[in-house]
Amino acid sequence: MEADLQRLAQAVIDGKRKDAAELTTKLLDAGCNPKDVLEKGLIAGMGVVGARFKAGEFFVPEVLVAARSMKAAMGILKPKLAGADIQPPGTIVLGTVRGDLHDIGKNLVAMMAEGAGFKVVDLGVDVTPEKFIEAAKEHNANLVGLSALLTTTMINIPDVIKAFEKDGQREKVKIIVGGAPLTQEWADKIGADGYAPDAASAVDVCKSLV
Ligand code: B1M
Repeated sequence: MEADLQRLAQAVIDGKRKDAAELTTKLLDAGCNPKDVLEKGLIAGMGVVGARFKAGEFFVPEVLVAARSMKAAMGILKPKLAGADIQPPGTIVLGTVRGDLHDIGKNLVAMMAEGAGFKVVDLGVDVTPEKFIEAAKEHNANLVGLSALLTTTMINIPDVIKAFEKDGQREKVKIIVGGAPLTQEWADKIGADGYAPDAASAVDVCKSLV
């Protein structure tokens, strides 16, 4: 079984969707604990993908095919996980802020976070502060992720933080920000709890905040 779990992790790393799905079915049919399939197979595989992406050894296409393989396997695993009482490390409400339609980087953050076991509520693009607050309340999120790719929309990020403060929700969530024009210094200045320059680091920051 250990060998098949390693094969599953490798199938995710290699982006082999069919292999990942077949190995997941095989492991579950053989009585493997769904938690092990998740942690030792899928999360382990995506962990390697994240590390390689961060190191510049993997690029966006490799991450996308890996995430697709993980999702194919997750489709099979999810019904079994429901009965396994597995608590995600956190719930992150994620979106690209108002006025901004760029979503490739944000989608990578979503995939990496899912790969690390987080529950991800992806609100898409052009998301208003009100929508972030509504979703955070509805899903009882402990993390909020804000992405912006334009210098003209990054300035909408502080509005979201202020809206959480005004609504009395700021203490309930950690806010992490990212996107090409952002810097750690700016994130500190606007009172964000975390900043990440890339999707893999975003997951590290999320883990450190929960
Ligand atoms: Co636009 N665009 N774009 N664009 N676009 C940029 C961003 C730009 C730099 C191009 C340029 O001029 N050189 C420029 C911004 C200039 C600026 O503000 N300084 C620009 C512009 C001006 C525009 C329009 C205004 C163009 C126009 O219409 N005149 C327009 C705006 C539309 C709008 O949003 N309202 C526009 C439109 C578009 C398309 C729709 C055509 C398309 C987006 C498609 C899509 O996303 N579905 C597009 C694209 C593709 C780009 C470029 C070419 C690529 C962006 C991208 O996806 N990068 C971009 C130029 C470039 O970067 N070379 C450009 C790949 C992605 C993996 O990286 O998004 O940085 P990135 O995400 C990284 C990190 O930033 C980080 O992790 C990710 C992965 O490692 N990250 C986070 C991102 N979000 C995070 C959140 C986190 C943590 C980390 O925590 C929550």
